[in-house]
Amino acid sequence: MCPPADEQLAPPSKEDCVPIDTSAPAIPTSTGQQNGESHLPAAAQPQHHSNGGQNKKNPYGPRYSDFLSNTSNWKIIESTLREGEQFANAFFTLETKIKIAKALDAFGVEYIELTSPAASPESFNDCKTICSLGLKKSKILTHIRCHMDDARLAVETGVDGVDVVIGTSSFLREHSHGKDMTWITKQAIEVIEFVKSKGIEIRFSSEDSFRSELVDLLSIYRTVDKVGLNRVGVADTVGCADPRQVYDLVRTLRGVVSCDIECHFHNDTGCAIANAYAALEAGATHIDTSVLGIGERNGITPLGGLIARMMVADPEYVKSKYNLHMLREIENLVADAVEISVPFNNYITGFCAFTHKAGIHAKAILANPATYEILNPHDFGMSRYVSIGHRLTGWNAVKSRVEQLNLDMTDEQVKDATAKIKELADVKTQSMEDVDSILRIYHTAITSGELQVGQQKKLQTLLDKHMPTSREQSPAPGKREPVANGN
Ligand code: HCA
Ligand code: CU
Repeated sequence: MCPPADEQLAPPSKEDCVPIDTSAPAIPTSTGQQNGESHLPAAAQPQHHSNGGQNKKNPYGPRYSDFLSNTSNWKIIESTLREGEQFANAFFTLETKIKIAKALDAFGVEYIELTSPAASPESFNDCKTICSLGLKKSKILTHIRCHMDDARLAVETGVDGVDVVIGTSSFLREHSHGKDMTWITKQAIEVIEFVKSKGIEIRFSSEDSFRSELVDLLSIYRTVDKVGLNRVGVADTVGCADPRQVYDLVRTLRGVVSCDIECHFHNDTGCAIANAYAALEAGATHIDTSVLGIGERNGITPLGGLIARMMVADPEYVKSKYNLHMLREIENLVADAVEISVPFNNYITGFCAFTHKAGIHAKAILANPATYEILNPHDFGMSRYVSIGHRLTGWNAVKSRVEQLNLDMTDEQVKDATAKIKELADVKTQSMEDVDSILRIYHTAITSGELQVGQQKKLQTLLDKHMPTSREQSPAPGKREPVANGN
């Protein structure tokens, strides 16, 4: 297996993956710039960056028809310290909250949202302390019910803004607070006016927006927009919305209010990132995230997943705003704090997010990373790996390792050695160390004249002698012959 994300930057000798230092961005950029140096030979340099000096449009970016789109103009409201505190495993001490807040600030999120000071005395205290840290970039928000008592407590903490929420769906009106839309509207206006009078930001959001009556939603949003506020919020509290519904609602809302539009998506059906993207395409301005997506039930739009998605839409914009190399550190910090592992298939930082295995993929990646990557691992301080000690390997991937080991071998010889690696890997995946030993033994024997290309039996004898473990891994009698070089 390849190393877990934590160890991905370790030297490759113990691993079964080759780190491939092809630093070129995976996405053609608008400037045609290439970050970092490539150690690949010129012929293998990525081909997609030059277009005769003219700017080239990002083919994955928004289309001209997307006139409402804010995919190049949006902000993050990072809610690990509010929504994330609602995650089943979460218990954040003040010390942990401070570490997370400082890391998010250094990453560059525009807002950090904290649990309501009305939740508990410690929550009040933590909110005050985090407000007094003097973070450089992130504004501090707290999240409260639409209630004057909560609002009074919130403004006492020194926050830069208050996010107010109240349930507007019939489910929540009947089974949660039991109030009608007239009461909600009156209450909302009172709270908004009060927070505004303190000179700080105010957002009003309707919980369970997608199961609320459209007419109720639009009417209350229009009213609060007229009263004047920074943002209205749309929340898919139960994770029922799909991207088309999100697009429709946000586009309609965009035509009704003049303030900013914040969106909050739960991930019960796996749409949280796609919904966030659809919301931005429809004119939303702010997206709620949490690190690793932690939150109530299975959580909300993950910070790293949103970044991955938005990098594809506009890499230069995302790179200009956020310190992307910190993503892994922040995820590890939060994963430790809530005692979970970073998922193997996590966006960007999952241990196999940039590992290429099949021979056909490896060959193309070595020639041009954009063939099988739309994100460049180097943008995130990550490495690209080609896994080679397995039966799907190909001679191009093996050749890249031969070059890294500085062994002088012809293509014919590399193909010959690859055939042996495939034969052994048909029985058991070979570690990186095993692959290196095979290549070194092969190289020495070929150079000294002891071995000729095609002498597979002789090669096995040499491996038995110099690499005692190889015999145990040899195919049992009667096993099929390895296929010729797979790509
Ligand atoms: C909840 C509330 C909330 C609020 C979202 C918002 C939701 O925890 O139930 O303020 O926009 O999902 O509705 O997180
Ligand atoms: Cu939520």
